[in-house]
Amino acid sequence: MLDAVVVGAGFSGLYTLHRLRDTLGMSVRVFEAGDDVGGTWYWNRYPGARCDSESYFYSFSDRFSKDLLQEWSWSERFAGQPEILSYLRHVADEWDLRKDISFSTRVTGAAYDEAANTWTVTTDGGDEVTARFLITAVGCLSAANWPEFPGRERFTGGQYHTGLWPHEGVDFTGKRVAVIGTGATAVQAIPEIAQQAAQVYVLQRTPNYCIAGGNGPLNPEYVSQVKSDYPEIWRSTRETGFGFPYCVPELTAFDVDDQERRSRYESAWQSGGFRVGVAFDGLLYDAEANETASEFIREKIRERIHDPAVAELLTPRDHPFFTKRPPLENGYYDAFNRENVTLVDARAAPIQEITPTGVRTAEAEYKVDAIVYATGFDAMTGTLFRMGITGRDGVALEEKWAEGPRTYLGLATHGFPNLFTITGPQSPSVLSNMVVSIEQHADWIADCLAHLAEHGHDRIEALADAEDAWGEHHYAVTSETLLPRANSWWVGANIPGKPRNLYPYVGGVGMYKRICDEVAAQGYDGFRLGRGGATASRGVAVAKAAEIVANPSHPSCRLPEVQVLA
Ligand code: N01
Repeated sequence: MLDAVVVGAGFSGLYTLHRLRDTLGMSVRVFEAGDDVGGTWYWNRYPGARCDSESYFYSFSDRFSKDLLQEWSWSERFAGQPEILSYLRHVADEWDLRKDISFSTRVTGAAYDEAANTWTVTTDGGDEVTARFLITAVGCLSAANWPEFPGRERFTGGQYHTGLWPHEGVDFTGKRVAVIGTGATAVQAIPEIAQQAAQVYVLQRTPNYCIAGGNGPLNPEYVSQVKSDYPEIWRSTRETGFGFPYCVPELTAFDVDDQERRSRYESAWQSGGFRVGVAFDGLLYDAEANETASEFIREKIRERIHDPAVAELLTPRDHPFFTKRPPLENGYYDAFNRENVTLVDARAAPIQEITPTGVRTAEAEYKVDAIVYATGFDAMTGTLFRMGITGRDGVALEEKWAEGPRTYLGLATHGFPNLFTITGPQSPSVLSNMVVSIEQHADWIADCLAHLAEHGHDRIEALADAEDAWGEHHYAVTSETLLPRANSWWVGANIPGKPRNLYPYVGGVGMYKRICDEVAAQGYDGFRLGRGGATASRGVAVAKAAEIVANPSHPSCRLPEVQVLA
């Protein structure tokens, strides 16, 4: 029997394998559906795919290897998919991780056996292994969402989902292409596709607040400055709200006059990336303050688009800024000034069917040779449900979470002993720099497993009361924000019938880490360790969570001024 099965070999699976195998000496098997490491970066190979978090802190930190931080140099401010994949391959090779990974192997079932206190994991390759612990490292965005448009199977051209892009690439030269969706993925892909294709129809249902990315090759002096500042940079990523080393001022948008406000937005905008989202404190909480940021971005859109009617259609008005994930754009708005790009309003005239030769909306048929589905994912729970996880008494995870996720800290769920979900629902996950959250979770789990071993326990289970308390806390923190106001995938609105909840935790990375650390410091408060009788506990630490969140700290942060080469 293995000590642990880990599912997934992206950032989180690789880091977890390293922590459990190399620092705890556990026997671990990783199952990975792809034929190589990479996770998200293995599957999402669409044109223009790159990371919207800056490369120098979207990578393993000093918790993983200080040497790697000095040795590896990223070529661009926001790394492209091929470079991130090379990085993960390099890590897998250098740390000899592949020998414990079964590639091209999808987990099809994982059942907890109460009497034996084991997990039995089955795969599509016919494997059946048992392990004491099961750790899901499946990412948050891997179950592709194909909207059920009638007639999809009749289309005679190529159909591609961005999250399942052909490895050999797709040549759109001279082709007419429909792109469905205008989320972060489409915003990256459209400028690239427009350069190749004869004609691109972009079918937009909801416009987004796209932020200037400011990507480019990095100045070597900046790179060496970052490398020498790394200890400070990592400290601040772990303490800030979103896991980025960006300072949030204590000033709110109404603490300054109009001119000063505008100049602060402008300066954050020119710095690029998500900084404009933290130009002032409280933008996610105060609708009026948020509107100042929303309007600032609307103006930016109007400035970029030549045709005022197209500009208006691209202007978001139905949700506050940052209540849907804002895409970073590098040439997205310019694409709509091209002759070969047509914006189609799929809100006014929804897509009705896919015909053999194109896409028909309520208004017209767009005849195309290829359709790109940039339609996102059944996020956070989709992949977990697909794995066939059953806990005590054969209860399926999707049954337990039928009304929405019920977890303790987003890490564990009552009735599923010895199961941990890395960046699971109700943890900061997609509301953060993912690698920072992945490391925090994997470190916490590794420390927890070490604690169990030290105290002679082979079992840990979240208590129902603690889970309820975390759910209440999660809901309370969510309700303070503007996030429930948008129909985003963050609240499950993109999947028909999916329970509407805020899936990620919005209390912030720094505060969430303090709560998790408090739970551990209190002897894994809110969990039952070993097989003893259950002790009712709502979790002292969860009670403290409200206190922690009510008293936010303003961590200092330092990131050298980014210098991109022209
Ligand atoms: O998916 P999305 P995505 N008819 O769900 C539209 C991460 N990411 O793949 O908004 C017509 O955001 C849908 O319309 P609407 C990032 O976290 C990270 O773009 O629902 N349209 C929307 O426009 C991101 O948020 C990076 O009205 C339909 C689009 O499809 C997440 O991935 C890079 C439709 C889906 O947008 C998902 O982004 C890229 C229908 N029936 C992405 N159904 C990095 O930086 C859906 N749509 C790492």
